[in-house]
Amino acid sequence: MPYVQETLNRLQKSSPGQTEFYQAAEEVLESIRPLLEADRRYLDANIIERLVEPERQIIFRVTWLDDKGKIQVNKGFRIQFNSAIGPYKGGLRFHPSVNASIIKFLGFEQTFKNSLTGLAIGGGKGGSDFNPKGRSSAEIMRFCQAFMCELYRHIGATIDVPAGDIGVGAREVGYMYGQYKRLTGSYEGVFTGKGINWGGSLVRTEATGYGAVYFAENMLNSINNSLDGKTCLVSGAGNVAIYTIEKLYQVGAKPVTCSDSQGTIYHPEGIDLALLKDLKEVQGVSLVDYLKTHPKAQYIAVADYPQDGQAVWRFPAQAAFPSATQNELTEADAKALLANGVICISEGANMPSTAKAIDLFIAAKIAYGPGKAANAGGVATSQLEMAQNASMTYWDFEEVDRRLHCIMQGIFDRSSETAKEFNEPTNLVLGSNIAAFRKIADAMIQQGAV
Ligand code: NDP
Ligand code: 2IT
Repeated sequence: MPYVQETLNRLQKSSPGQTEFYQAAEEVLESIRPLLEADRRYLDANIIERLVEPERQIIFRVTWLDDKGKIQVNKGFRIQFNSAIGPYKGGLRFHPSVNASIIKFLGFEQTFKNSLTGLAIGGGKGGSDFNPKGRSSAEIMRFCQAFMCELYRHIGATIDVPAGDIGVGAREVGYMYGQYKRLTGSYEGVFTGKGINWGGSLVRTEATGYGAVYFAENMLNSINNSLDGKTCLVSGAGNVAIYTIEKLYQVGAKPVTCSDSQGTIYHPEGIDLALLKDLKEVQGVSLVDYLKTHPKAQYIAVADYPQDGQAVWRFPAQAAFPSATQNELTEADAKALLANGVICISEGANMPSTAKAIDLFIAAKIAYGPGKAANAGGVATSQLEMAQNASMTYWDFEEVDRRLHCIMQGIFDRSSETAKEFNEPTNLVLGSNIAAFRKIADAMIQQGAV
């Protein structure tokens, strides 16, 4: 079946230079091969060609004034990828590396991730190449307001519901929501990740990290194992990493690393979570400051690490939680992890492992949870926020956490049962991709040529 190469060739011609997007598309297209061979309906309905083309791509100029009164210009994006099973849903990323390829890969992944949750949410993603680092709070507010001046006309509680991602947390969501409300006069659940006292849901802050740990527990429990007593490697030091570390302690594991764009901390006694929260959530400083409190911990600066890959993956451990960014775990890192005894990987970030690294994990038959399954707890809890907003109710922490738990179990069961159905019982890449694809593709067939 030549459809994979044909599709990639077509994408390279129509959307040149989008390497991250081709990477995400190729993984899915390869995984669903056994389903397409068994069931001709999907190729007959031209689902593949339709699925890799976003329904709508909005690219806009964001013009704002910095603190010196100088006019700054950034690029804004919202890619509404697929609405077959529900309104577009997905975060916004503010990072200087953002471009059309990155937003498109994230929107494509989101479409499958959202399907896998079992909830009625389509896929979208957006963001900007705006760099929040070094910007004052007033500049961030002006940027968010300028960004929303264009985005507001494309979103709505049953149309497209953005949320956070890298560089977008509660503060940015607040500024964007405030501007949306000013422009439209409407108080609706158009964003998730909102503040708790103005429509946000309990557990949303913790959800992605907690969910990634629940997913790891599901994988390990299925082979009569657990995280209890395990040493764990975590990358990143943002929202996902922090709440992964918090939950790891709660289940009896010991997280010994975290990292940011400047370097890695290795603390064999276990990462000091209260300090990490203070450094990153309160002060917003580099991880190197961790050493001021724990001079015996090890800090490896990115600049001092000449090898291929990252220092964070080179320490002995049994489980790993990549929670920073795409392609942060290379083939060389994967070899080091396997050689050092890792038996479980649960991806908090989106597409953190390169294709070659994934091949090694699959071949080793370890418990490998791909991002679109393992990190779906964030968006799933966003959907719980939408449900609470729509019904004008609030659930307590235990209620939302209980639902998150059930949703993660459901994602694992769907992925694992589908993997078994296609005779690759340990391959959750295949299982999650086919399970997610089937739901979207069936909906597209039923809805006709739209
Ligand atoms: P944050 O902005 O809170 O934190 C990102 C962390 O990753 C920071 O420590 C940052 O370092 C580091 N990082 C980001 N980009 C790079 C880079 N290019 N190189 C090295 N380090 C980098 O983001 P989140 O924690 O929300 O997101 C982390 C990952 O999880 C992303 O892949 C995101 O798409 C994914 N995700 C997030 C969800 C959510 O609910 N927030 C849901 C599902 C997935 P520094 O501080 O130095 O910039
Ligand atoms: O990648 C993701 O799933 C997110 N950044 C969260 C999306 C959401 O809508 O909560």
